[in-house]
Amino acid sequence: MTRLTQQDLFGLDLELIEYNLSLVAKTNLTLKQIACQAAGLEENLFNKRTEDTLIAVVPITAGEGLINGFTQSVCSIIRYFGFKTFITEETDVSGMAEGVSKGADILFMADDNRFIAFDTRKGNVIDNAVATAFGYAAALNGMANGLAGKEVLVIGIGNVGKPAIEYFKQLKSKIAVYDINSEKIKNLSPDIHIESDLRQNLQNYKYIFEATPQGGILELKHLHSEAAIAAPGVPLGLTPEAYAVFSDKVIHEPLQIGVATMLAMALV
Ligand code: 2YG
Ligand code: MG
Repeated sequence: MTRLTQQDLFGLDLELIEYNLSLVAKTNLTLKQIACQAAGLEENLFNKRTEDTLIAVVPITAGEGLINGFTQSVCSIIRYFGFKTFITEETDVSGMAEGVSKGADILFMADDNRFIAFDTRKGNVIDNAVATAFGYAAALNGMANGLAGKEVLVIGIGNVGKPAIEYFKQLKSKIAVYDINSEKIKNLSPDIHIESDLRQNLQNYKYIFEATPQGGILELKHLHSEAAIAAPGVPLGLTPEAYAVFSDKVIHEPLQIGVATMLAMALV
């Protein structure tokens, strides 16, 4: 699980309006539309739930401890949609108890291994990795103007890449996968193509979902000239020179899509 840094999050809360416009420019979808499509939730129901849903964000000191700006960033993303949201004054178990005692319907919290939304009404847990996978896949679907029948390459079959495969199946895409560790591509469904030589064949794929913790593996000279890339992996999977050329065809940010999709999933 990649650990975000304070630098990754700097300015996020102040730039959500511009960020949303950049998403529309790339995907023809707003952050809310991406989250609702990924969660299978009607937008008007999402909007309606702002009236009856209170959300708490709980700082967690376990493990490597607090990340400066993390709970503030999560809170600002949720507030951006008009939901009443507060960061608990207490941390950890005390923070959870505080959130519940103040009537929070959903608790957002992360330790070093899991980032979850806990729905106190339904009692279920929404995982950031699954939400990030579905949200980024929905964004790529937008960039492609629909991925049905089109081929998508999923690079990195881990806790984000694997759920993304499920979402691409729902979209009826043709799926190819690559992972540096052949164990990760065992017992995938037979209709999935296993790509064995990334350097050689990357240029054949127009739609790419990069979900590895490895930075700089996608080089400019290997990319399809019209590539569209959803890159939830941190650090960024493109080399700086590839990103310079493809930046308006790349979706890559530290929290926004994952948190927005967790919220929508928790409201279904
Ligand atoms: O409450 C806090 O401030 C800390 N306990 C938060 C720790 C979060 C650690 N996890 C990560 O940094 C990422 N896995 C978060 C999700 C990244 C999504 N691409
Ligand atoms: Mg209530």
